[in-house]
Amino acid sequence: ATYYLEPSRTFSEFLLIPNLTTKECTPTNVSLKTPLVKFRQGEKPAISLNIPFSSAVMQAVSDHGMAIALARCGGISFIFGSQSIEEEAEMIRKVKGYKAGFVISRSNLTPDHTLQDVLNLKEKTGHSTVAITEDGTASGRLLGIVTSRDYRISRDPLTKTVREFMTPFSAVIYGQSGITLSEANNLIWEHKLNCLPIINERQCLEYLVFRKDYDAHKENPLELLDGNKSYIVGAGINSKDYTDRVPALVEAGVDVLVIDSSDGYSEWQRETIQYVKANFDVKIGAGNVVDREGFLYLVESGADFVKVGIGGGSICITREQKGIGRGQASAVMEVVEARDQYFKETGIYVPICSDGGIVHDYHITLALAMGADFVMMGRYFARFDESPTRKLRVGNNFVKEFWGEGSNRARNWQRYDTGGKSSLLFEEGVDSYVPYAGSLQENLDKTIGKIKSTMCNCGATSIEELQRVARITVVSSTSLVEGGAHDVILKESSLSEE
Ligand code: MZP
Repeated sequence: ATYYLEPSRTFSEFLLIPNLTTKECTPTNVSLKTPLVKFRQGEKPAISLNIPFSSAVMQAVSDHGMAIALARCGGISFIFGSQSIEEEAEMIRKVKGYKAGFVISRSNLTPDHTLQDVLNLKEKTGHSTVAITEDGTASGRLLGIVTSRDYRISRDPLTKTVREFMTPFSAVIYGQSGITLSEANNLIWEHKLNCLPIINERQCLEYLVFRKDYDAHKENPLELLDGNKSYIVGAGINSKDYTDRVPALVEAGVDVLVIDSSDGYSEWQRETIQYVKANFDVKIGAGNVVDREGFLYLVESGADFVKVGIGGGSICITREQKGIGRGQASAVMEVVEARDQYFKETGIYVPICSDGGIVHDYHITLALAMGADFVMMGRYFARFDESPTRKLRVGNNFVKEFWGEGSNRARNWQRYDTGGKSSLLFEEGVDSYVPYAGSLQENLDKTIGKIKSTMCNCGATSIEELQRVARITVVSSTSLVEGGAHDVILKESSLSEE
């Protein structure tokens, strides 16, 4: 046997040491843009993310609803593959068929535009959501919303406003309601509305505030409406039925695939990657691996990104059941080293996804600082309204259901198969609850705020810079105690806030 005598470590065993924070290094100047797929030095990746977040390939996490919500925030979901090919393809179609709205400011439009113009544009482009704010930005006060589709809403004060202003065109004007666009977006999302153009009392177009791409198109907002953009979406596949599954997913419009396996260092994965590369023009990630050898094997097989992590998932009992795995931080560090070496030798940069084991928000910053390009999370996303599972009341708390792909509930035997069998022989995951945490956007905003703030502490305004300048220290178990509130008697309020 070969021995690795250094203990393998988890994120909780590390802390970041601040660098000089320059005046330019402010959270608003921080970009979290990150590559999703491999690219040559000097070129741009074919797909990148605006935030380094992906949601796990799990039944309890990533369906079309989560995919739309996360893509809207700049990340990506990988729709779970442990369902029939038809069902998975249908979820992809739902995401790709969902057209986001855009932002256009009042000053770019003339009062002569009528509601019918808006409806015609909407019809032509298939776009769905339009709203109006005072200054034409997403954070501005909302002046109006119009929908071309009949819809029924029955709750809360917002809803009342919507009803009051319903017009014969099923149009809505918010007038003086004073709500923000993000509240409106929540409303649109909650009620699964399709289109909200905005008009004034004379049925003329007053503002159009679409959600995305305002800055890129403010010079010519109407041009924005010739585009046919859709949200990007990924999908999990396995190394068993890929000759049937991949064509159906590609046909449905999937942007990127990932081979979902608890142990990706296998000839099964190489065959799957090679089949996809030979037959389709679609990106494909592979994994999971935890070391240099596994990484190089998948990259040499053609993988567009590599997923790292075995046994660190919150619902995972693989390490207990089989005794395989590696502390997530150690796994990421070794794979990153191999990736950087590979980049030096070939000029090809292969993004790394740190998958599983993120417990605190700062773990994400650590994973990025250690060289991961994005993270994949299950538990984190399972807690939100947008995850596909039931919200239940247990005692005095609300929880959401969350189960592993290796649990008897998911029965995703393909993910754990090492050849030959077609059933789950023993469980590698548990069925559990996670505390309900509200909406994805609200939580993501907080997490992103923390990451950006920490990056400023480290003197970095991009992920690439963070990876270069980060200084990371191992912490002893006693200094971990020092990191929390200690040697004080906590007041009731701070106890309950925790
Ligand atoms: P976490 O973010 O919940 O800690 O971990 C999510 C990751 O755990 C998934 O992306 C996947 O790699 C892994 N996973 C999913 N199901 C199981 C299981 O049943 C599992 N063992 O380990």
